[in-house]
Amino acid sequence: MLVLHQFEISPFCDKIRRILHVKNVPYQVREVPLSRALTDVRKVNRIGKLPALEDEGRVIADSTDIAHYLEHKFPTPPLLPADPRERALCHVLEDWADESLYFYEMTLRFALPHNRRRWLPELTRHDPGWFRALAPALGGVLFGRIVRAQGIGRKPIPALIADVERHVAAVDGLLGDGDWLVGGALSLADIAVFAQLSCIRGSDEGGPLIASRPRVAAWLASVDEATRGGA
Ligand SMILES: N[C@@H](CCC(=O)N[C@@H](CS)C(=O)NCC(=O)O)C(=O)O
Repeated sequence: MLVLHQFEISPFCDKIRRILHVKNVPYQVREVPLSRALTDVRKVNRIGKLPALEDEGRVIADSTDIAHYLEHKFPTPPLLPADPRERALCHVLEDWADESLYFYEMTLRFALPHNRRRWLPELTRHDPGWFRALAPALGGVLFGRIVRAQGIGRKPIPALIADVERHVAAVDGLLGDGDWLVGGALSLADIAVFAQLSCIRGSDEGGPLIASRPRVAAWLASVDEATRGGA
């Protein structure tokens, strides 16, 4: 059986769980506690990030590579559009979600102290007490460093929120009168953007922003409905 090595609340791991559910593929989860990330993740894959998918001894890392692997191995229902232009747009949106929206969700949930107080206990839910006790002191330093190095973390908060507002407006515009981001069916683009936006929605700033866009909120509910697992 496939084994998904994950951090439960990682948007990338959510993305892969949802793909597996859509394709109705059974899998086991191996949760890596954050306190073991430095030692255990590199044993699973050399990139040192999760998710990683293990299939009979073969390990695939990176959610995009995993998505393509799963598409090849379990083609039904397809999540990559057949039409070349739609497929290209799907790729661009997935990459935007993974490489841009991700840093907004990380900044909002983990660099802003009021959101971090809520999300750090979730992030360290699988860790021992001593690590959970250290997390509040370490979390701000660690995530602050990452998002400042990336650049988004150097923006003043109003500018950060204006960026997120533009991103959510872009999703609204892309949806237009349609149900899905690309073409007429659920695709990898919907799942990838959903995974990041639902984390953004989990911040004090992102929640109201998304609620003010009924079309985006309705689309999030539809993607959730179409991709949620039974468990
Ligand atoms: N491009 C990767 C990103 C995965 C990623 O950044 N995962 C984070 C958790 S959300 C991680 O493992 N971080 C640990 C690290 O960077 O050391 C993907 O699509 O899978």
